[in-house]
Amino acid sequence: MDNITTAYVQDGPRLGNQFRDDLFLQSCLKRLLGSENFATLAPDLQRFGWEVATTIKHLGQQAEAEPPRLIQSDSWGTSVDALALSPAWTKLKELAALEGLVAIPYERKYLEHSRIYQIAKLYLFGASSGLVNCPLAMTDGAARVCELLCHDFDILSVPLAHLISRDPYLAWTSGQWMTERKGGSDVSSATETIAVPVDNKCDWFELHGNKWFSSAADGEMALALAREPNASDLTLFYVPLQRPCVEKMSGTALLGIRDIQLAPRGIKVRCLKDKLGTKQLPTAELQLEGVQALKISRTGRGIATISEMVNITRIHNCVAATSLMRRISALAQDYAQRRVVFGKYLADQPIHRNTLAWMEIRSCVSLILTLDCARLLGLQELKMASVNDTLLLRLLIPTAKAFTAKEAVALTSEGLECIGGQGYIESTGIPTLLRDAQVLPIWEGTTNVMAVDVLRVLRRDTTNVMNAFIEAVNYRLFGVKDRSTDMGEKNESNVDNELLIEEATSWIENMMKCLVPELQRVNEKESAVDIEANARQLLFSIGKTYGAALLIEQARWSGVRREVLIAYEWSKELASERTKMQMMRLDNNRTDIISRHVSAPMSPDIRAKY
Ligand code: UCC
Repeated sequence: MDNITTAYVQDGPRLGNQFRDDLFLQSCLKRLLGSENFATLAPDLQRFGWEVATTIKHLGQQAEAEPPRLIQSDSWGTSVDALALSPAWTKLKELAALEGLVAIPYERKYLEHSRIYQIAKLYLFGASSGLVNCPLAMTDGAARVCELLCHDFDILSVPLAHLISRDPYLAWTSGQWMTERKGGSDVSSATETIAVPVDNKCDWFELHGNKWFSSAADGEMALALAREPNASDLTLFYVPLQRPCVEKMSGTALLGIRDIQLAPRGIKVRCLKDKLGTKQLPTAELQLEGVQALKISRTGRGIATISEMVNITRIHNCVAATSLMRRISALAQDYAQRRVVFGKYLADQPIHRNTLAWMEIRSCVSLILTLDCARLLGLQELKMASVNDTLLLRLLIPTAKAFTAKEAVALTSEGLECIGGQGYIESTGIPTLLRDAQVLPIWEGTTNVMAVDVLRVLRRDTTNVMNAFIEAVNYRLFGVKDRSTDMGEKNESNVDNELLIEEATSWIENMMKCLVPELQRVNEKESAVDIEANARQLLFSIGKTYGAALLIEQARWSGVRREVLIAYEWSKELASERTKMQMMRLDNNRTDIISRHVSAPMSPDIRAKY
């Protein structure tokens, strides 16, 4: 027998039921949903937790293996401009509709808890979804905009019904067309698309321009920003995307293997983007050549109106990040039980256990921040949010978006390392997780854009936003009763838990002593440059501190030892965070010199060109 057949074969990591195995998720949901809702919803989550580890995961892998293609002409040379999509992609979209992944929060069956239920399902779905979670994010955001505006524009109740439909044949997905050739951050000055009125008496326009990144170009509609004639600011448009009949493609050999979609009228698909990851997604550059669009915001109020959508897609970004973190942690933890090196299982090696714990803590803090955004959004949608809840949500969305996205990249990288060389091998399906994580800090606004947004929120209403934040932290630290005390369950371990929680609480209080003055000074004119330079540090400090407070709340509520330790270890990190905050301020003058290291500075003429 040759060496290959007799050689040692390593058992690969296996995925169990993603709900049943996720004790932290279950515990958080019990607290957030209440025991009655939890008991009602747990069977659905349990079933779905298994689907995502089996059927859905395989469809996601198939979608990755069969990336979309652009067919610019048919077999006889006629220009067709069609997207060829993997049947797995189409199937995943159908499953998403059937599972109600967009519908749940709009059905409001569980009132303000509906958002939490939806986000929990999306968290299970994300890492297996073949990136169908990306169009779902935009669909959810578009549904919210339609819901808010359909009183003013009756016509929007039609797309709304499609976007939130559970019927796969009626369900639509939506695009979000903001980014153009000049970039996706400074949307207002980068938007060159113009809107030409069809008839001066109505709100229908024709759009002409180029949308550089349409993340998933196979949607049935889009919300797009464009400039009306003579307007200085942007307006928001609803773009229905009727597609010509697909039969035109029947002459090609491709039918039956892939689903074919012809480009909508008035749009040319210039190319599909060749990306580092998210290869399953039909991300396209679109040339708008008179596509019909309905004006749905006041002239010049496009950015403010689309912000409703963006805030929801940013929460989806958090869910996608958290889902990838959970997945890589689950794989690494399972693998540690199967892999023996230096005579011991990885799981029995202190240094490896430390790494696994580091990953677990980060997954948990990211999840709890994401669930808190869902809690607040659910309150807001049911008009149950207090003024402070609303201010807190506005502050938390960019914070959690940036924080979870960065953590996802770090964690997926660490997780690949935990699986060694095999983690780098494509056929294991593991490298996809790292590739797909890398878009998260970019998509829906980079980390620095999120940091500037946090400053925007704080500067606009400093005292009230700051008070909302302080109130929320204090409530998490002191507002929740210890259930074990209530139940008369005091024992040695509870006493030890209390000591750990007390210590963790004191670290958070110390951090707040440093953070609050930083929040107070955001409007200091003389330090404006310094404050902007440090906005990113401010964002991370806000996120880490609030995350710690949420972990304490959860641990105190559940009394579960593991959760107490997670809260304790995370809060301990705030000691170094505090030092970082102080050091960043001192270092700021020097970063200017360090960052301008190019040998030949650009001449003003050349600079002006860019
Ligand atoms: O480019 C991209 C694609 C990357 C690669 C994709 C690959 C595909 C794979 C996908 C896989 C999943 S993504 C980048 C997309 N771009 C963004 O997300 C935008 C990022 N930029 C921002 O968020 C900026 O902060 C802007 C655009 C909002 C800043 O614009 P302005 O013109 O400076 O905006 P203003 O003047 O500050 O805000 C205009 C109004 C204000 O309200 P009023 O006028 O009442 O004071 C703001 O308060 O909008 C309000 N506003 C908001 N309101 C702005 N942001 C928000 C918000 N988040 N929530 C509520």
